[in-house]
Amino acid sequence: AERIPLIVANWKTNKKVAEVYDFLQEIQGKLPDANKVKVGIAAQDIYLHEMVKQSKELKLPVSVIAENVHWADEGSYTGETSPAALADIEVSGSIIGHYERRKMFKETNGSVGLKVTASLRNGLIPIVAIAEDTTRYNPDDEDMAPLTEIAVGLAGVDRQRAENIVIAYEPAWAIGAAETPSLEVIEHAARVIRKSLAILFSQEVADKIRIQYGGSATPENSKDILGLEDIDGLLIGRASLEPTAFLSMVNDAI
Ligand code: 3PY
Repeated sequence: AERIPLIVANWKTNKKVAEVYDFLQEIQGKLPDANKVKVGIAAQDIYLHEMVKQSKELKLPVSVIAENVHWADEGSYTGETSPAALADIEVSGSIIGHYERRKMFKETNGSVGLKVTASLRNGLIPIVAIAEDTTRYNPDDEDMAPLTEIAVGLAGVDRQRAENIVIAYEPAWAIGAAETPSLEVIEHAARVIRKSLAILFSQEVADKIRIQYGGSATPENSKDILGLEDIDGLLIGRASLEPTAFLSMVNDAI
């Protein structure tokens, strides 16, 4: 299956509005052909509408992404952002279940599942982060059961739409860390994840789902990680804040 790599910046709770515009202007005309690599930028909700407009104006082949999304299209949920509202302003997708949200904001596999379903229903791409916090895989066990985060988090998802899901393998212990997992660990985890997806949906669907690596990816390690067979992109934290570093990692995906 041909999976076009997807490189996504995760700006988290960083940047002021002027810095957002500077960044978009900085990358104008420097992104590769969108048929070779897809590029997304995830930012705080307050910037998303302007980012969509600015990307159009600058003709940037960039998908604007939310960092979280609610599961209800509308209603009384003070402080939450609706997937229908994101779709309405032409946001392309949302990160769901990043480890920081699981740890600090009590996000569970249950809420992740609801948010994935709501995203797909609204035509948003869910980028589901697997933190490997509760389910450490055993590298010696090739027949291991599906990872709980996938088995529970994606259990209720409509098989027809499942190929649009993106999985970010982002082990809790590698986030904002000095060390990244070895290439062997990343490749093995990605294979286990794809196998879990095949059990849950089908091999055909699993072969279409993109698996990103996340967790302290940098311009120094991106090329090697992107060279792995089952890795189809990156979810980039700190290194994505700086346009030169981000562009270099985008180009490593070609
Ligand atoms: C990191 O790069 O550490 C991240 O958390 C990306 O999502």
